[in-house]
Amino acid sequence: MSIDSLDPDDVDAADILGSAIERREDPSLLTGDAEYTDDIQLPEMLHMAILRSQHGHAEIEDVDASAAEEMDGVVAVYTHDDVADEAVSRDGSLLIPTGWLLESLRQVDHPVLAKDRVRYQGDAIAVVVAEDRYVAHDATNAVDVSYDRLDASADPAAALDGEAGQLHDDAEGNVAFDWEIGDEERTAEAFDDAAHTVSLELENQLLIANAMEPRAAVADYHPGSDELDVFMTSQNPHLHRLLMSGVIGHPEHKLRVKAPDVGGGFGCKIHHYADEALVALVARDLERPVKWTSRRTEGYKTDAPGRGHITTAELAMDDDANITGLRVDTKANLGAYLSTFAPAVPTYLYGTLLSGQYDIPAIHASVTGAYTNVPPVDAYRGAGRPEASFLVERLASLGAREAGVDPAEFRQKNFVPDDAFPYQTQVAVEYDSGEYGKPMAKALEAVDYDAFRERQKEAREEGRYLGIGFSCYIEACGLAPSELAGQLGAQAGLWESSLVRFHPSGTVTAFCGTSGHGQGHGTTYAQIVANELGIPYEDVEVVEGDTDEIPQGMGTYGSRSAAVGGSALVKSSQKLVEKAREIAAHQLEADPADVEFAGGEFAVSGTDRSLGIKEIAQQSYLAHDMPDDMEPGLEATSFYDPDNFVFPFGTHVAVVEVDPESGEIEFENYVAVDDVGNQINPKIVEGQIHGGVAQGIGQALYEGAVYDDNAQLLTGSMQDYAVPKSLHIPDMETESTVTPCPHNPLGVKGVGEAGTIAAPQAVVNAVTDALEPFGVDTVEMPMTAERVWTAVNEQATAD
Ligand code: MCN
Repeated sequence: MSIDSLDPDDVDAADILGSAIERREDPSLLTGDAEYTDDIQLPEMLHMAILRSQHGHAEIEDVDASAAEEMDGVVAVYTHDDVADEAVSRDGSLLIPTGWLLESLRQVDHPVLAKDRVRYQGDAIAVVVAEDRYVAHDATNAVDVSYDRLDASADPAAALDGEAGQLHDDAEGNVAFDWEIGDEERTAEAFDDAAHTVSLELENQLLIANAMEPRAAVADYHPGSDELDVFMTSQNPHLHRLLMSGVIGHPEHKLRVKAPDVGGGFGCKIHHYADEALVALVARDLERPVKWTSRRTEGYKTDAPGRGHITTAELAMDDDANITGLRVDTKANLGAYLSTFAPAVPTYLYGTLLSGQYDIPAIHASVTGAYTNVPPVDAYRGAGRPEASFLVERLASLGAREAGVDPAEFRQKNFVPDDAFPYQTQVAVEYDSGEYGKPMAKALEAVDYDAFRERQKEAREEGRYLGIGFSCYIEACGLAPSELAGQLGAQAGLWESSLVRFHPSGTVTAFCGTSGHGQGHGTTYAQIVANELGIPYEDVEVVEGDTDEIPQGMGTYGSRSAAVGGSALVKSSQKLVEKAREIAAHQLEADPADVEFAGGEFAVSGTDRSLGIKEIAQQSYLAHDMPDDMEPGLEATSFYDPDNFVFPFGTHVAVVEVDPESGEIEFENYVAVDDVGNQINPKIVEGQIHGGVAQGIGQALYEGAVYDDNAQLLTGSMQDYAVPKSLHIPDMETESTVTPCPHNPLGVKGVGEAGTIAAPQAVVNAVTDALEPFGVDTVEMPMTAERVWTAVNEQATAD
């Protein structure tokens, strides 16, 4: 089923919230009217290029920039010593959580330009600023660097086992941290008493985000006022302002960070990088605007990759196939230095989701973070939660096979029961609401499960191998209570701020501290505010992504915008309505308690006297007849700090046919049933699921960053890194169930990452189901034809 989008003019104002109206941002994006960072042209603008390490790990013996400095058109060359006094550290480690259970974190020095050592291919060594972009890039080739190569490794297990070089003096054995969660003793007992156990060794491979628009920044310094404007590809301009202000030593209130149109982020534009900070620093130093745009190959080497886990996991069951214990040991790749959220991803965003949709009485997980010679690793769509969901759902399928129970039935019997919510897991989080059986029931119906098993049997007799794979995922998103961020030791809150301003003419501007970059906030936020104020949707304009327009904000990541930003907009709208109610009551000579508000009208109950909110807005600016002591104007600001995360969930089912002769996999069907609470815009929700599933299928079948033994990236271009094309993605059936979030005013849960979290294990489980007759129970991702063929043939040889 695909949802048809509606013209907003055809939707009654009362139904605007929850309608599948078409995205208002698409015409400008599709007609080339959008303005991306690289489109910005400023008078006298210079161009910056970055000289990056060729090696995965090396001492720098010498950097000679003299030839580059003499080239025509080169304005300046900077190396470590030129910026060391001004730029303290490139990672903006302000936000790195060092609290709860992460006391063991070993932070390491991270200079803006490498000092005497480079630790990954792409580590920045020098920047060249020139009148022309091409001259700047040519001049980086004229900077002469002498290296002394060191042992390198991209593999966290090798780095921890001492098979690679030591990266940092302050992190012995390349250990960044040791972390654990759950009850080790109780879990050991569960395994001692188990009737069945299964174990799984897996690699959740390193992925590169591949946003359509590479990272870019333009900085413009105004010496008279000391104001520094930075336009950049950012998912969270306010956090970038905070971190950049610390890193380059510029007062926060004189730093403006604006995200123009941003062509996707998928996590990689959350973090603070040296590159954008260097643009700002150089513009300030030279007192001329400076632009830097990453080349695609540069992005492959420097955009923070995600995932990168090596895990051993075990599941314990009783003789009735009830899950009794889960034990996990993970080595997480953190890359060469700590990125902004790096330690939080394989710990708080991973370990806390290991209960999945199941009532598991004993869980224990340990995670060791490893420094390796790849770029700093951080969040990639899903961030920690796909890794958790993948291993839980792979174990659920293996557990069912071991216990001799159908995989759908195994899941159903182990679900957290509907009456157990709010449900306290054994791994710290409390699920807000859920009805896990419902999406599963819809998915089974959509694939006609019983009939499928019959077809599968018949097909096997004909030498054809069909398989079905389930993924019953859970996600924690809507990041989230500031108190919790504090307990984790983060130096930032996790609220969201908003401002709703009625103009005298009757239109409204809604400002929010989030920063959409493809998610359609201009549409959905306008739906929320129009609904609250009872005014036409077209009359609401949405502004985000600019620290000058909205003073504070926390940005867009962790599928938080609808749940946290949307709720902040509800709060501001409601405050505004309360002020308007008092003005209306005053002008209608009634008690505010007797004035009802509905459909944009304030009416005195039991009478025919009323005033529209637009008229009140106009009156509030005229201020001729206001209640005593009331200020003129009609706008309201609020900060919303949620009580908990939100916990979307669902069941995805992949149906595939595998050719054991060639190892090729073909989709027969893909069904996604998601519960994201109330939906603001079902068409946008569907689009988010489609995009997310495509990325999840990318991980299952095609994608992965591959490094050689010297930590040289072998997949450094679009020819080598296999992003799926549209022809690789099956038609999907998307359905939903609705279990509202009980603790935010919209009842919404996030959707931005759900598809990516759900899809990989649905596909892997489908392939291993198809290959059951061959005794294959696991194939590593990406499941290339070669890997599938090898799994079949290795098993055949073993037999
Ligand atoms: N929405 C809705 N009803 C709900 C939940 C959400 O209508 N119950 C709408 C929201 O109003 C919003 C969209 O769906 O328009 C996504 O909302 P939400 O789940 O809150 O996620 P965010 O807006 O915070 O987006 C972040 C999320 C993340 S973490 C990644 S990564 C990601 C993603 O969104 N990167 C994307 N989706 C992406 N989509 C595009 N096009 N490009 C990216 O880089």
